Amino acid sequence: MLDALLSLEQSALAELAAVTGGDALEKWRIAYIGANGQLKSAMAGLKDVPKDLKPAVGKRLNEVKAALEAKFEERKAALAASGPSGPITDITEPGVDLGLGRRHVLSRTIDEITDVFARMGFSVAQGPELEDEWHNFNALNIPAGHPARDPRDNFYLRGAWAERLLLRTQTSTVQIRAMESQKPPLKVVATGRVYRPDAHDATHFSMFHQIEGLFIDRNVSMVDLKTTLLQFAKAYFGADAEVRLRPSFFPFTEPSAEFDMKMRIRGELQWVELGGCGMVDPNVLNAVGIDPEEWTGFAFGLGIERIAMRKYGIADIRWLFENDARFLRQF
Ligand code: FA5
Repeated sequence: MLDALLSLEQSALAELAAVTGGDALEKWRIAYIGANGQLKSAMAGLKDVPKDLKPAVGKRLNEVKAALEAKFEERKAALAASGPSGPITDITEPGVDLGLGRRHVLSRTIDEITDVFARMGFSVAQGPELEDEWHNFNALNIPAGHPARDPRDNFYLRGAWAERLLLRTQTSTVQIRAMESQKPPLKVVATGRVYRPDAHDATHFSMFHQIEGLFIDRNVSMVDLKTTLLQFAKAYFGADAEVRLRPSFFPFTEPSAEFDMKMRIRGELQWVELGGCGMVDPNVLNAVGIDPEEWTGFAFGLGIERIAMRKYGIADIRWLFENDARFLRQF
């Protein structure tokens, strides 16, 4: 028994000396000094030792137990001091780049073009996206029964309101709100979202942004309108920008025109429609209590996505709304 205890002690100490990590140390503890370890079984064997040898064997058992426990604590302390047992973090390594956020290219375009008009003396006006029929239609000379009110061309809200509400289809609603709240002369631009049930393709989306401009004063003419749009085009797209007004029709302007800009598309100079414009119709001025005999004015409404696409060479409007960081990161 005494020999067996000696070899148990020797092999336990030899194994303990070879332990290099926390897991192996725990395995060693369970194997030798744990509740079901070899030392425990040796102690259980004490009952079979002849009576006269029991004191010596018992003493030896206690010595081995104390020695193994002491060596175990020593080894544990040595391993703890030699470094962490978990994954090692090298704090001198460069960190993981989380990527800096940036403004969306449309927000940037809105700021840039608003800034150009601000330099021409326009102040900024705002209006709600959820509108009533007065601001989206009646006051803009679009009477009841007009085809522009067709539910297939507008997002009406269901509900029991005295007046039907809809998501505005154009920022021209803000012209009306500006003229209702301010006396002429006035010179404002308004940017914001508009909504139309248009099918999505490379140049159309069902939610897009417009910038509306309105200038009301004495003796305002088409020349002022064309000059303003030309100045905007040159300031934003470069001194060689060319603009063209094409006769058109809008119920709230007379005469009305489409505003085109000449741009280089895939190497070729082409005319591209950016928006509509015209002289504010006297019926619109009457609707907001401005005397058309005394005041005249012009208005324009341009598609901001189309401007951003031209400015930044974006071929498909849908990319602006897909939130693909690889696309957005370019601007
Ligand atoms: C209007 O919305 C008029 N309110 C513009 C106006 C204002 C005329 C003031 C006179 C006076 P129009 O429907 O053509 O006009 O739209 C203007 C511009 O919005 C278009 O030229 C185009 O650039 C943009 N646009 C129109 N529909 C979409 C669409 N589905 N997706 C993206 N851009 C669009």
